[in-house]
Amino acid sequence: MQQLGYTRSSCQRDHLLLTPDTFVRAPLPGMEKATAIVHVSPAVGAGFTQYTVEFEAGGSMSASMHERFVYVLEGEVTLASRTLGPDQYAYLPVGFSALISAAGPSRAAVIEKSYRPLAGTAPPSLLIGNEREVPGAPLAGDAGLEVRTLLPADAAFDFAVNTMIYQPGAALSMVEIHVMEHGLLMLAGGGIYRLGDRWYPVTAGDFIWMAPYCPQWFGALGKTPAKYLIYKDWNRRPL
Ligand code: UGY
Ligand code: MN
Repeated sequence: MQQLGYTRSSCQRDHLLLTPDTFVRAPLPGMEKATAIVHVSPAVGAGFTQYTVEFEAGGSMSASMHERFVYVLEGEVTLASRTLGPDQYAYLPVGFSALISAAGPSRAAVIEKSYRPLAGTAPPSLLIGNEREVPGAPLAGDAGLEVRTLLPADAAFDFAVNTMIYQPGAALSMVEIHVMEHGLLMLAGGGIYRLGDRWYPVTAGDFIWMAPYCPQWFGALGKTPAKYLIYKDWNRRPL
C-alpha cells in the first residue's frame, strides 16, 4: 500500500515499466476461475499482447484465435495432455483448440500475436520445452551473460522468446536500438534498465515493454543473478 501516490511504474510513448503494485486483474473471455494481468497490448501500439494468467485450483482458459506462447511461472498447467511445471513452456500454433487448465493455484506468462505466414514455409506445430534443459550461450562472448533460446532457429516462427541471466555486475555491452519490440518479465534479481532517456531500478516481478527503436540497456546489481524472459518479433521483413 503506497499512501502518497508513488510508484516505479512509468508509461512512456516508446516504453512501459509496470511494477506489481500497479497490476490490475480482470478475467478475459474464456477464463474460468482464472484472471489476467494484461501487461501490454495493441492499445499502446504493441504488435502483440502479453499477460500473466493466475489460475485458482481447477481454473482454465480457452483457446485463442492467435498463436500463443505459455511459460509456467508457478504451479502446474495442463495442455494437450501434458502437465508443465515452472520453467516449462509451450508454443501453441493458430488452430490449437484444447483448454489450458490448472489443478492447483498456478501462474503463467502468456504471449499472443497474429501469426505472420512466410511464403513457402509451413507454420510451426505445437512445441513443448523446458528452459532448464536449454543450453545457455554467452552473449557476445561474455560468460557473465547467458542467453537461452526457447524456440528453434526455424524461420517458421515469427517471434523469439529467450531467457537472459546476468551475473551480478554483468551488463549489455552496448545500448541497443533495433527494429524489434520486446516484452520482458523480470524473473529474478534486479538492476538498472535504461529505456529511452531514462534509467529505472527494476526487480523480479516487473514487466517492461520496449517499442521498436527504444534505446535499451541493462546492468545487473545485487548479490544474486538477474534473470528475465524476453519476447521479440523475429524472422520477418519489416515491410
Ligand atoms: O535480444 C535482444 O535484443 C536483447 N539483447 N535485448 C535486451 O536484453 N534488451
Ligand atoms: Mn533488445
